[in-house]
Amino acid sequence: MKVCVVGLGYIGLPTALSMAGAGVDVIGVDYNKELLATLNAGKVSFEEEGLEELFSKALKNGIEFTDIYPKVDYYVIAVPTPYEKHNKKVDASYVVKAVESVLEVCEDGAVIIIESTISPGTIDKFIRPVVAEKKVHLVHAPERIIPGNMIYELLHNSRTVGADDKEVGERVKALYETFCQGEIVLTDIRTAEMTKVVENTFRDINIAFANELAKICRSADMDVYEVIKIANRHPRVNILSPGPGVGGHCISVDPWFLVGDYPGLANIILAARKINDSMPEFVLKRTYQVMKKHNLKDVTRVGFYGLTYKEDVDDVRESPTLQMIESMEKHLAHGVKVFDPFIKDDLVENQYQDFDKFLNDIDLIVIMVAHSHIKENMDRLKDMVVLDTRHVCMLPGTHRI
Ligand code: SAJ
Repeated sequence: MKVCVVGLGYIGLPTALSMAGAGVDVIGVDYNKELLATLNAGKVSFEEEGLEELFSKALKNGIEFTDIYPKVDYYVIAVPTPYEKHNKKVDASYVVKAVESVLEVCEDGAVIIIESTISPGTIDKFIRPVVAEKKVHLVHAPERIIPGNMIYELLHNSRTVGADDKEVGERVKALYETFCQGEIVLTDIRTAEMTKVVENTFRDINIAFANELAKICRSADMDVYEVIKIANRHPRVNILSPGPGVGGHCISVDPWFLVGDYPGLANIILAARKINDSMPEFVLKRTYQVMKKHNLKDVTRVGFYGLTYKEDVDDVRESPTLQMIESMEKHLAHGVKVFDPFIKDDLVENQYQDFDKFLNDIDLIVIMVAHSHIKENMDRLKDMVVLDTRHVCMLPGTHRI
């Protein structure tokens, strides 16, 4: 059995390595020559626990990386599916291009497995017309792994395999079973598409509930964390944590597909999106309140800690801090300082690479991301004003959202 994984990013690379690690004959394809050079030099392209070990194992088992599509039995497509900002609809062009490239080389009977997240109906609308001329099988096996714990989750999570044909579904199930110990559920393609988007929407709504409670408790001058802690003692209640907003490429994006396609029906979903999107602005308001309380007037003495969308990853896509900086610029508030131990390139103005210097130059620190780094350095904040949006700083006098 020979497999080609198309797209060697956050999802494609760990997937290709897991299959190769399990002994499957794998070729990884990507058009990014720089990325191919990195991988072919024996280096991984991003940080993720366990990725390097898996990489060595896959290399030993003969995985190859190239920009030429090979002729194989199975193609796994894991290319990006961005959404169009103006209408919030999925942009399936990368998936379509990848499928077209596969069709140029594959033989009849090949199986094309789409792992990229797509909005419900995308395969019928955009992919089927492209493959109509050829006798290939389509499958949707949406990825489900969480950045920060990808390798573990690839191995243990349950998976969904949506196929037109049960026999093909069973074969793909067997392929995934080579490395995945979780239950693999077979269904049809439309159900697989919908399920994936529903999963991320569920989480978005639950985070929005926690964020709305934070706003209510702020207005009532109450401690939302205490309320949530106590409510969660109820056996059927499990409220998530409020925060500065929802970032990443998935949870803040996928619910829009449902809003875009079912505008009159997706009401809770839309409200949740709006609440989560309002959080960076809310943190900004809290920052001004805290400044006022401590008589701090100089916005250039405020430092935002964390640029990534969540803790201990190096991914800044849709990050609340970036959203907030954008919104500050609209308010003409320039000069805030920024630091993130995971971001080695300067992405924004006044970004520091040296934590000591950063702390030296600010009076108020706003914790936007709960990296382990800040948890280990909490005592360094003893003499500062702290606004903690993640509930990780227990120093007396800490302000919260
Ligand atoms: N967040 C909160 N409060 C919480 C939990 C999260 O504010 O209680 C914030 C995070 O800080 C972050 C955002 O939400 O900004 C999303 O983070 P996350 O860790 O919940 O999820 P992602 O985006 O890293 O990964 C999600 C996962 N989906 C679900 O948990 C339903 C993952 O399983 C998917 O594979 C991934 O999306 C994807 O690619 O679709």
